[in-house]
Amino acid sequence: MEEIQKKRIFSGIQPTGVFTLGNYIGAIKNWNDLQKDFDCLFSVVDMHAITVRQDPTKLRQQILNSYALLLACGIDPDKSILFIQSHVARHAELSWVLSCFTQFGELSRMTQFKDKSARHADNINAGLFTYPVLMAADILLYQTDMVPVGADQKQHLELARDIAARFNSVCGDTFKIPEPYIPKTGARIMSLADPTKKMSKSDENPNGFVAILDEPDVIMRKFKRAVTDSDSIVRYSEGKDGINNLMAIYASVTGKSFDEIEREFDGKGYGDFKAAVGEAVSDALRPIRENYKRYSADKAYLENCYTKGAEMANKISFRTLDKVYKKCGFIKKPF
Ligand code: ATP
Ligand code: LTN
Repeated sequence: MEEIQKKRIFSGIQPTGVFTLGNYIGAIKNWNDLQKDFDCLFSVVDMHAITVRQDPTKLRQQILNSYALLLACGIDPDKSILFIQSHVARHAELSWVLSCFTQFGELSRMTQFKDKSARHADNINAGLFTYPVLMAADILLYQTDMVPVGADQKQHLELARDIAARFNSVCGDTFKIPEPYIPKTGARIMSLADPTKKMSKSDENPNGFVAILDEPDVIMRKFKRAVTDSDSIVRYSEGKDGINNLMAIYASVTGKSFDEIEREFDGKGYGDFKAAVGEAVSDALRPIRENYKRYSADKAYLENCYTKGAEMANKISFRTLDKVYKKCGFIKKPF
């Protein structure tokens, strides 16, 4: 019987802190679902994290914690290749080649660069500027079909597609052009303290985000304090950013539609709704918190998993890079 080749998925997350509910709903939850039907690679993208200044001791710990968190969220190392980016040297090698196929003007338009350079005005380094090229290399190195990400990464993904198409047209067909996979609900979870701002793990106000390891009482408190409007009807509508955000969160963790939610809270106020969202989020995160305790304590298991992940990713990565070097006109490596 003819073997059907599964489509390939690649995605990454930065080890810049404990993942938020936004990371979970916008990205990781979907990674988890997709690993059944696709050939998946997921990476803790540590090289991306150093575009802003990091303390090396803390970063080392955060990389391991992030790896353990992904396992705790259900990423299964027997189904997916789960690895640490800096363990596969070809990401950086391909990034250099691709940077020669990326225009200064294109990078200048990236909104994440504009945001981050405003927030880190004392360290606007070249890596922060060329970061989307490394992201393109991550994706293109594995001939990826689909990239599950939150809405904030759409622009970077479009750039990756443009770079791939440009290389293909200049040097001949080399890269698969990847498609974004952005969830319909929950692609952009907003801050609980300011629902016009994206929920982010590097927010200095801890009331803005729910970390996936927050204890139930903390989660409940954050939802009860969540900023909403002065209305009291639970309905999804233009201008009600706070309620729309809570509805997206509730819909994502319970699987209920907006219509069902509106019916469920018909005649009830925001107080009841916020408590229900807090409860549902707590329930959804409970197994993750429990699994995390187990995984993060087992250093030998973590090392075993990331070693296996690096070996498998390495094996795939050389095929694309060899092809790219040949197309560039480089001489075949002697060893
Ligand atoms: P940082 O705050 O350090 O910039 P971040 O919280 O934005 O980080 P990333 O590591 O950059 O997180 O993103 C990992 C994944 O999570 C990406 O696919 C991104 O699109 C998704 N994501 C991040 N924040 C949100 C959010 N608020 N809503 C939905 N998806 C999100
Ligand atoms: N840029 C992403 C993280 C990231 C990524 C990737 C996502 C790095 N490489 C490859 C998808 C595919 C971010 O900042 N959220």
